[in-house]
Amino acid sequence: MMSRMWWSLVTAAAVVLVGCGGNGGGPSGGAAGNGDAQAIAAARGLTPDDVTAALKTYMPTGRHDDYIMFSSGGHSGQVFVIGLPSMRLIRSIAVFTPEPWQGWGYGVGDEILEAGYVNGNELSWGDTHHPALSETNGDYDGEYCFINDKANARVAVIDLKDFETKQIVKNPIANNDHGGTMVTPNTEYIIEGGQYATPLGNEYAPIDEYNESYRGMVTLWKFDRSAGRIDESQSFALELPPYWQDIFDAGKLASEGWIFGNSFNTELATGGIESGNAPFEAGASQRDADYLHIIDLPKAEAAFRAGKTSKINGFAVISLDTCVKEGILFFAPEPKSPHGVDVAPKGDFIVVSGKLDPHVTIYSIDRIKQAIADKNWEPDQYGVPVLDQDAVVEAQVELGLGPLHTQFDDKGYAYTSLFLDTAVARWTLGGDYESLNPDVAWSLVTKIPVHYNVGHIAASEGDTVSPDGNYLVSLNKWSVDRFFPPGPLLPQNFQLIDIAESGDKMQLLYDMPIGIGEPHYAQIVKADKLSPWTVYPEIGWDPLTQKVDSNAAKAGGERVVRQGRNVDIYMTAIRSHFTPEHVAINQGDHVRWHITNVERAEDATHGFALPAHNVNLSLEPGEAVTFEFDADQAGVFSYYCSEFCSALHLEMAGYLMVKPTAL
Ligand code: RUQ
Ligand code: CUA
Repeated sequence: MMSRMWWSLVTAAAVVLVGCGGNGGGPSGGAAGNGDAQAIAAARGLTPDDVTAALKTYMPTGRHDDYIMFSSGGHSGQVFVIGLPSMRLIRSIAVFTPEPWQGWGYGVGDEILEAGYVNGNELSWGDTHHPALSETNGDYDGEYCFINDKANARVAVIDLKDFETKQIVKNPIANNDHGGTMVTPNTEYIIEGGQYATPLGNEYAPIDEYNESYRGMVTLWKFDRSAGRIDESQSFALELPPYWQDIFDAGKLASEGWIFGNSFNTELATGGIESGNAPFEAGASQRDADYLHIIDLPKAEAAFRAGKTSKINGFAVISLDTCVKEGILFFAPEPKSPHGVDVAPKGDFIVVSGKLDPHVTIYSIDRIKQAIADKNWEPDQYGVPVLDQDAVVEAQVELGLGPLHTQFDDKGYAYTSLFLDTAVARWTLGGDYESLNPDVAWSLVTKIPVHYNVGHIAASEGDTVSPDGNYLVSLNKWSVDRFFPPGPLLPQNFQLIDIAESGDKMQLLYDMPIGIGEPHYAQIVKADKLSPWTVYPEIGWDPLTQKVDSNAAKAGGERVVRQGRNVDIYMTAIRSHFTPEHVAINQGDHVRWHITNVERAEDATHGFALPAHNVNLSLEPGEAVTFEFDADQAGVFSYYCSEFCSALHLEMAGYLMVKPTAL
């Protein structure tokens, strides 16, 4: 039986391989055979499953991926762009961390990075956790991507026209975050929830005043889509009890207008293991329940508009008292040390996992609304109404050990990562999803092992109102033995899983080592929803303003203009020369250097490396960049193009001559 299956699969594989290879060049020989798929598979020790996995992921040269995954880069501070199903890394987008290949922080984007400094202190890294794609009517629209920096409570905006960071905002009231970024269904707001409570506004208070002086928060950043920027003046925060807020998600459809967040450490543990206190890991895990946070966004907005806010560091904050008085904030008990909170596609259910509970708990928005209407609650110690658990919980499903995050498909299944089981569970949703699959509602269907210690999972279009249920990526924290060990620091492992078929069929397709960061979350969008530029629309384009810079250097207009000690250099770059090639200035001059790449050809990027000045630009076709410096070093500096652009790329160079003051 087994061998018959094997035969037919290999034959199928051979047919497909021959078919694809017939593109002019005929079937290609592999390392272990001459286009004979069966021989290659045998020589490489591949099972039938391996062969189908290879067939499902292999991309012949020139063929583009069907999906694009935007992954956090963890404490690399960046965002990674990965194609599915090939799992090819297409790009790393520099966000919080200077990155010379993109010129980011080396003459390009400096003012954006500087806007993210805290009290003037340079921050040259971030800890990115949860990317969010902009949405229209609850569907990814392919226009923007947002990402948070957990370490410093910042949020960045990436424009998907050029895949570059356009804005970094520093949260004025918090110094760390976690529950960001998630967006409301039309990207009206970008959510940034806090994590470790501190006195708001970076004030000081001793830890024994934790209950009175430390606070949690969630910030709602207003996104101005026409400007492509967060509008800080229309943004506001909610003061929350000093529980450690964790992840947030925006309601949609049935729950549009609501925001959900989970929390841990409702014990208000303050740690201090060195003084004989319970360490946080024990202190913050004593109670059976923490609190699901339920926020009425229209009411919060109304309070903000009515000026029912106070200012912390100039930023509008709705106080905890006002949140309670205005009916903005409610809690519901959620099982031990919850981590994920995920809203189902129709917005009707909210799935929460307790890291220390083998179940996922499913809340119903109808029940939540009813409990609020019925005032079916008891206040917590801060006066926040805690809704009756039995009244709001729709179901619980036992899945296994260490459930964390949940994603959804088009077949009525939910998928939850099981950190301790190191598996992904597929289970059935009830209610309106029941008819979509043959399995019993609210029950575990199957689990697939992953390698190892899965954190988040991401399904194709998985956070939208219409997930498409083809692929799921398991973002595994550990890879242990999966790859060649490049020293003791091992990569993470992204595993691609085929979830297209129902029932217990899920197939592990591909392992991708991530050796450039420690990603947390990712979102996967259909590639055809993205329409990036391949060259900037016009020559002299300023990516910061997304329009032509009237001051950009133009072909024929190259020159050096001196006004007193201020020198403006107008330079163009084209294969294979800079104009001018000689720039002579005096020590002590202040230099503003404008360079335009006047190319119109796709991929004709030039670099500009200036020794001893920490300058390296990436100038994409059409792009204009200006950087400034004080010419305090005398000498001769050979600038050159740092991107291998042409056969005469090495000749693409010039001299900056800085005459010493003494001469
Ligand atoms: S994290 S593994 Cu979202 Cu920051 Cu859960
Ligand atoms: Cu331009 Cu190398």
